[in-house]
Amino acid sequence: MNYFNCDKIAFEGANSKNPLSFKHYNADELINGKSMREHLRFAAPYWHVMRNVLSDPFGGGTAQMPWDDGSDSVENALKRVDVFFEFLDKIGIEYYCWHDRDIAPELNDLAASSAALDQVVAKLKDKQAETGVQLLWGTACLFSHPRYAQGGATSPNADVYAYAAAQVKKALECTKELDGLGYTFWGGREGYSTLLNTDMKRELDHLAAFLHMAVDHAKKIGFDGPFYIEPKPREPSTHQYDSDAAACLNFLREYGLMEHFQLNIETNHATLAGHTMEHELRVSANAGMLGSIDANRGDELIGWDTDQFPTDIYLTTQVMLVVLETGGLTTGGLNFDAKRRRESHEPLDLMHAHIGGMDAFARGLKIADAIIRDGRLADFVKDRYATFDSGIGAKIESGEMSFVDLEKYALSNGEPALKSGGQEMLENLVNEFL
Ligand code: XLS
Ligand code: NI
Ligand code: NI
Repeated sequence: MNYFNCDKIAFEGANSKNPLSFKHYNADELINGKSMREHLRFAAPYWHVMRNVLSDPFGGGTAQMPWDDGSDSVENALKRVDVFFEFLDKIGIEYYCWHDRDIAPELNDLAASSAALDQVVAKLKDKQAETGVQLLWGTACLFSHPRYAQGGATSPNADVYAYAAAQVKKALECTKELDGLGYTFWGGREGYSTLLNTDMKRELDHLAAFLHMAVDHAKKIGFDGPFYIEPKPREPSTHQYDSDAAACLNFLREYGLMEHFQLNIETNHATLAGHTMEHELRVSANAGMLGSIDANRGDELIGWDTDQFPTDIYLTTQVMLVVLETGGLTTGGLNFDAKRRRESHEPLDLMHAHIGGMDAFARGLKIADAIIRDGRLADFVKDRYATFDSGIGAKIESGEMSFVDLEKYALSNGEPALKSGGQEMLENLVNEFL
């Protein structure tokens, strides 16, 4: 099959002028003893690559999909699988992610939808075996169908809750069938529009019970990959319960779910939450809970989840600094939860988009590795806290000090001498490597 009018995308190096080549992503090149492909673990999202027609609130889809007859037939769904694997092969991406309803149609009843899913999963399984591609994570779409307008696991309606549970049960089983490495929960409708009609406490209790049932079912079927929660503050809900990394961690702790979950952090969600990506990654990593990454970016001029491809090298450097410093991604990966602009409607634009993201991350990886090996940045930070390494600071850290002790010390010590935070100097230092 040949729906993408190009050969396999090859690494040609930084001087190549061929837009359909990698300038920096060289899969087998070793960075600090580990290949780029192992460091970066790129994944492609089925929903954006195969199903996103590129519509916006003011106009319909523009994407050319000559392989797609636009129907809800299983046959059409099976054909998309071939096209998707052609795409993966040509771009050289070895992991992918899906929602149940991306890969197979939602039909008129649950049994029919599940049967359709089984047929597509069987084909995905064959394709995985044939190519070595792996499922990074699966998830259930609990936000598109009108039944989920008021939530899935936080719906005020118990029948909807049960339907959502049935869908997640099936999606988990399909993930297991495909040897998926993880399973994600993103709660698009798990939140509210107004507290006038919402019992927040009850909804959160229901959500936690739902996740506990998912954990129990995973045990039952022998699925041992981690569950991920993907924080996002809003859109589509006005207020989502999984609003940012800190809120998710608090929720998981409160309800005894920490050991079964990690976080899947998405750049555009971080910025919608009023944080930087770096912040969200650090919060997750500090708790030992950084599992996977949805690698995209937003647009500062547009206030929604624009899901753009990450091309900003400063951003990819910051991401890779955290990833490297925490020892690298293990079950997770860098999933391009990103779509083309509505104007980029040709199939080849999918190639250009992913090439850009992969090259930007390859550069981020190389730069972050160089910054870490150079050591000056880490030394500065370490030195900034040097007063806690000995004397009074060491005693504070070891918990020996009381307010009474510290008052006595401060009274005799006089006015503290503070060193510069050095922000501009450090910004210049980072720029040395870009
Ligand atoms: C939407 C989310 C979604 C999740 C998977 O904003 O990013 O795509 O990654 O449900
Ligand atoms: Ni996402
Ligand atoms: Ni998103």
